[in-house]
Amino acid sequence: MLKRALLASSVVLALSSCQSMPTTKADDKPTSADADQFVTELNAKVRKGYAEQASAQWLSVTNINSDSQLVAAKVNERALGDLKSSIEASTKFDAIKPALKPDTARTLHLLKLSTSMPAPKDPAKLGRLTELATKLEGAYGSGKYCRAGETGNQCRDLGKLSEVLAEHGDYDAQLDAWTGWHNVARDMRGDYQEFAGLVNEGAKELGFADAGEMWRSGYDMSPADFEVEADRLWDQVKPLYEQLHCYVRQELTEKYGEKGSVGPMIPAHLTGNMWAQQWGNLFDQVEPYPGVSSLNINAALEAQREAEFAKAKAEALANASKQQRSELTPEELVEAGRAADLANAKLMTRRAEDFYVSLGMPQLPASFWDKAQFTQPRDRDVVCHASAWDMNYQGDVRIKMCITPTEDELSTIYHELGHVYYYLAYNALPPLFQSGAHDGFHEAIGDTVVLSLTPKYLNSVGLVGTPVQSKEAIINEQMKLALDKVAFLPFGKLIDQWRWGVFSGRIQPGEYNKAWWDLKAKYQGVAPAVTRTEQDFDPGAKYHVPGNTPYTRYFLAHILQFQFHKALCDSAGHQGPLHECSIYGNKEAGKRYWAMLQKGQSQNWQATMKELTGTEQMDASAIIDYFAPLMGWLQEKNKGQQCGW
Ligand code: X8Z
Ligand code: ZN
Repeated sequence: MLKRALLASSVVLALSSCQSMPTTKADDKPTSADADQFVTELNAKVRKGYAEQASAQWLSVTNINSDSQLVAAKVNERALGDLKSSIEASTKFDAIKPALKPDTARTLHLLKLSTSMPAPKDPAKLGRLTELATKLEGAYGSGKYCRAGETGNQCRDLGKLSEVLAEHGDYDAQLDAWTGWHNVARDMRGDYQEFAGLVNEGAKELGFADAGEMWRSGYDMSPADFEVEADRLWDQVKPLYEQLHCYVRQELTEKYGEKGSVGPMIPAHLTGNMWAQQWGNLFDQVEPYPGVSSLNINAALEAQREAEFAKAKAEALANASKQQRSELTPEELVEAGRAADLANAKLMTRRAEDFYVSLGMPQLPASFWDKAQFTQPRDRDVVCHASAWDMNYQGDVRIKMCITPTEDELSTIYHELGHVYYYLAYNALPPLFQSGAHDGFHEAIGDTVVLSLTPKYLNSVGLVGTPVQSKEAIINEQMKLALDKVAFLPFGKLIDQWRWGVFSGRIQPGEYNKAWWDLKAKYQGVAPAVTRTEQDFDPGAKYHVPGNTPYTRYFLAHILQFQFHKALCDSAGHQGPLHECSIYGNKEAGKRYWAMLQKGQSQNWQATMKELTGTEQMDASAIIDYFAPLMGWLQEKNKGQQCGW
């Protein structure tokens, strides 16, 4: 988060209140020059206050305890209050809007949208809001599932429970892990309800109908047009998702019998993922042509970790032998394991950095390697949900992750470094322009790079064996990617359908959970295998709800990344099908990408989009074209099936 407006619920611009803003005499009409000066001072204030806020937030999520939470909530409270004052002060320029310079007008517009957590003016309510925000994120981060009689370390966190879901096979163990985690969120219901009410109040004070409308206002078009646009994109990709759903449901029923589906829907706990958002972990189970090619990089990552473990043990043994011991104590062994986890996590991150550097982007600064959180600390609770941070607008960039040697995590590192390189590229801009062209752009940068991790590239860095070239191999590859990228689309869309409904009042607290599962059914065709009631608060089991991070950005990113990939492959001179393209090492593509990143949000996203892709529109035809071979295969395979739900 702070990751500036990224995962940034709590992102906040530190603006100190209006007392030191440029003043105009009460009866004087402000001039355009006054507005320019206001914006200059505003940017200076944001810059000045930023690092302290970033540090407070960083501490609160990398060491969750009552002290770090108190400080984060208080810093946030001050920052949101200051932001409110600045927005109020800026309204004096409303009357002369047509006379303002474009950059000044854009800055004032962006100022109003610079947080996803607008606060009410009432100081008591503001304080309560930041307290709840910190509490909800902390509850998610420290959430554990304890079975009867389990305490302390026996209880499992999200990471452990997710492992159970990823290692498919045991229906009951999976259902237990799924239910256990979802029940952690029950306690969040009351807090979330109160939180949503306060955020809404803040949004209304700014002139929006509700917080949902405010979130939809960040796309250089009217919020109503944006809603239509998002629906249009979903309609474009829905047929592809329906075919994938049909095939996977069939495979699950073959494996689990009648438990493999819930009516026409896929059981929520059987997709290899806690939220059924990415199904890549099912690949082994649903591989179209088993054994044709080895696409599994988990084995190579695990072997790399083992090698680090061997090194760490050898070092520890060398030390022990100085004390005349020939064996390691259990503590030393645990310590060596931790050292190996960290060393391996850094190697994985180096691998990702190397890709960006191959495009001509800079190496990450030394401080990144010192200050990032790569692995899960064992002595304290942290928010493991991955995030990328700009701590000071001048090069102190970090990621916060709990990296394990898996393919999912490797992709997430590339994703997070996409954010980090965006920060570095636009750091030269005034703070209020330092954000993605829109938030979907920010989420798409690293994912676009991941599309270049072709079997040929992965083989060149020793992560998979020699790639097989055949029609069957292509279908396997496409299936593997589609399980993550296509399966994600309805999920990416529905989260904010729920939140927009909550904010607008269309979804009332008494039906929070029912509305959630109605949307899961409508968009994903996914259903819980056990009864859920209004005792439950299943939306709270997904980070971005307690973390207050808008989610439509990820839906958009999953469309955009294919558009970006196509544009970059074109500039790299790639010939042939898009799925064969890797821009690794291509400086021309890198130069164009970097140029886009440097623009930040200094101009509307349509202009930035046009510079890279030649079009001003988001459009799903790139993802549809990309998966054309798989779509054909699925349609053939699903013939005679009753698809849909
Ligand atoms: O939250 C994230 C990133 C951090 S911005 C790890 N993602 C979404 C999620 O995990 O739900 C990336 C894909 C979707
Ligand atoms: Zn992200």
